[in-house]
Amino acid sequence: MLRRTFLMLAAGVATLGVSAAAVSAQELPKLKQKDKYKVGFAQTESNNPWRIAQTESMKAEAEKLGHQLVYTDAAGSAAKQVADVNSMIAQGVDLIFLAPREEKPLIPAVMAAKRAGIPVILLDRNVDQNLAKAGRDYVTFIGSDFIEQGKRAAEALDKATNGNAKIIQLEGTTGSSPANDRRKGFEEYIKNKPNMKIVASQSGDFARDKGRQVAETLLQAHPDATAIYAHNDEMAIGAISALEAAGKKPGQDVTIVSIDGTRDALQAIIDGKMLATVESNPRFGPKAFETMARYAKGEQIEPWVVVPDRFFDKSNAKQLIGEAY
Ligand code: GZL
Repeated sequence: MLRRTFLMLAAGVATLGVSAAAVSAQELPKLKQKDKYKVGFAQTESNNPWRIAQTESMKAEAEKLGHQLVYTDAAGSAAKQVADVNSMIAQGVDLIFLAPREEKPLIPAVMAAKRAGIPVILLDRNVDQNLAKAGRDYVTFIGSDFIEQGKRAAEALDKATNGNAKIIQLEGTTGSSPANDRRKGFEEYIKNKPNMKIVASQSGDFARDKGRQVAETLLQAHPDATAIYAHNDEMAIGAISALEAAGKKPGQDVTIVSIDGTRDALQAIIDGKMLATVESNPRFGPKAFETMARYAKGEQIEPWVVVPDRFFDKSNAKQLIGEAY
């Protein structure tokens, strides 16, 4: 019995192996030009203002252009997001917009869409470049430069502290491209700064309450910390609550830098509790559908459509909070 099971598994893996190679050799699916499309948007979760703003932007643009949007929410599960993409394939959508929750687990979904002849455009987060490539397996990645965001956050902290900081890092979702690259950019910048040290680093999963809990624990373990670098504003706001609960003054005892540009973060900057936040623009709708139209026309799409990001600090937070999400 065991031998038979093993042989069946081996055959299965072999088939998978062959199909993976065959898939990567296949042509990238095209997109016929037509007035109205049925497109899928596979969202990772709706657990924070950034995600909600991204979804609203996609739905508004689809409605404005008259396209049918098949929307799914993976509620924070990469496995469910794969299933969501497979259901879109079964529904025969024309194209799939995918914000892969993590870099590796969504590869099978990208390859399944390609096998089914459905082009995929990655939004906001990327997949592991060793396993799938723009122009071969998916059309393109539309998103911010997360490494640059990490560098800009580190530079702001450097300037504000004169290069002296004992830093607690609150990381985003483990395995996600923003978490990987925001860490990479920040650490690259501080490696030449002898008095800027990360004393602790842990994931708060881009969530406010998890960020608060992790900040609480790390602040207790590192009472000498003088700065917090959060991979997103939700965790930064959570850290502010943790500091205040510990009787510390955010913005005075501990300097906080973050990324996203949410309304709550700009308010914290205005209130003097946060130093700065690097924008990670969530309003993908216009750029996403513009790129789809370019692809349908037969244009060669660049492998990375870069989303430009601003920088918010006390010099502009009050003036810009009105348009924040
Ligand atoms: C960034 C995006 C991140 C945001 C978080 O493009 O993937 O996910 O920075 C969100 O707020 O959860």
